[in-house]
Amino acid sequence: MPDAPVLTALYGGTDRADAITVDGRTCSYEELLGAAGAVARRVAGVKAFAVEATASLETVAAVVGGLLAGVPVVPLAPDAGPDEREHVLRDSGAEVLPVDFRERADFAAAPAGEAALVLYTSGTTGPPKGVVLSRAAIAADLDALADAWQWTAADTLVHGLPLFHVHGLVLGVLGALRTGSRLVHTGRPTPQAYAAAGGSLYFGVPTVWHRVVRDEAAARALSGARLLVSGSAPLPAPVFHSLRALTGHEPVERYGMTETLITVSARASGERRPGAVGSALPGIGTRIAHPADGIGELQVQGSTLFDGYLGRPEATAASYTDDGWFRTGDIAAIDPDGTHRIVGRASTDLIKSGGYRIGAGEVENALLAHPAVREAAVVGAPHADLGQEIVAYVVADGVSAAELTDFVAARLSVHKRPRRVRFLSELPRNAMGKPQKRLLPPV
Ligand code: MCA
Ligand code: AMP
Repeated sequence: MPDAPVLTALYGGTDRADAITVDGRTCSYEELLGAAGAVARRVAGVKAFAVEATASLETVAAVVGGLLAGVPVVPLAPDAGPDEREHVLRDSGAEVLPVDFRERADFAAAPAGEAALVLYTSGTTGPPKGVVLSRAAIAADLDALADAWQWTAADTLVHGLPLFHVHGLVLGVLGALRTGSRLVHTGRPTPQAYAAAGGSLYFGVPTVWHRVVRDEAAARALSGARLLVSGSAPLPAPVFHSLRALTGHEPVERYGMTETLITVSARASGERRPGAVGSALPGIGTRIAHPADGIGELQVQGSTLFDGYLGRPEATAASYTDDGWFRTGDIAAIDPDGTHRIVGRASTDLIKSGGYRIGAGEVENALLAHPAVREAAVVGAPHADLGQEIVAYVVADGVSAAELTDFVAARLSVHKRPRRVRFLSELPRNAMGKPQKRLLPPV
């Protein structure tokens, strides 16, 4: 098994012709291994390689090829603006290599490096950092989730999430190739596509589930599934209740981060409570630091954690406590029975919109690059569908909201664009002259 210990089911697993479907195209494991072998031959020996992570069989072959060759894969968001793309390529030193799914080759096992993926993710300030994920962490997480969700080769996994983040790529692709479940990636995560796919196991971010329950026919079509899983952001209780009413299923919620993979989850065999994300997975330790009334920062430890931020030892060190626990930055409570509830984030500068993590600082810097913008403050405002929407407060003359949104869109990914722009004559500041986001006027 060349890439041990990650894609166990891919070798000697199913010989079904439709093992994997992505956006309407289908292949068998044999075809995938052939295409991935061709990728592996091309990338062997490279430091890291970047792939345009569209929702396609090419992306799946690229990631499997990287694992075969022992070369870390850096997925690029296909809609990333030039600044973002250039940053990722420069920071990672990855080469962009095209993938042709029609090419096939055998590939003999390469001595595998430990790093499997480098995923770029936003912090509160500055450009995104590369999160280095090892094979061992990925394998440990997928096994813990398979156990928690009773996820097996008998499942058909359905989702339509982006293939450049943990949710869609690690759980949604590598999870299928490790458990041997059939995979149907719907291209986009629309309610209609989920309904038509006839799966047993469904993954979605809360925005997807919110859209599903608004499409009653689509929601009812999911009643034949075995398990609906929600994660990447808080699932609103009304969406939980509507899913139960329309599909007959209570969704399983799970919690994680790019840096830690999924660490906490409700169980297929256990209770599912709205507003709660279940208990720690096997091999994971969790604790609440400095709790007040039981609430404080959630800190985690265990075998699924990242190897560090690429090339940033100080940032890596700062993300851990002195006694070796990873600081999630999420504010949580752990009930006496071990059930975790995520109640907020320590910093308002990390925004979750549609399940995407967006650093306020990155959007502010993009806005400040516009010559007409003197000051900018970006926040996440509550939004029924997206969880939060990006709102930009700017001090600027002679520029329209639409121009500023387009300006950001030309630099960063679509989902990092402000949905609303408010013009102020000045930003609220404290006596020290520091901008105070909590004093900004309501949107
Ligand atoms: C978006 N649009 C805009 C703007 N933003 N137009 C003008 N101004 C803007 N500011 C456009 C979009 O391009 C789209 O156009 C249309 O408006 C609708 O956008 P939207 O409402 O955002 O819907 P969407 O594009 O369908 O996206 C919703 C989504 C998406 C599909 C739920 O947010 C998504 O895929 N989220 C998943 C994120 C994810 O996987 N996160 C996991 C991170 P057009 O229709 O023309 O394209 S990993 C993680 O969190 C951990 C480890 C974990 O726990 O899982
Ligand atoms: P990312 O690195 O994109 O995976 O984002 C990680 C963040 O998503 C976490 O720090 C949480 O703030 C949030 N998150 C993930 N899953 C959940 C969940 N089930 N409930 C609430 N927040 C979540």
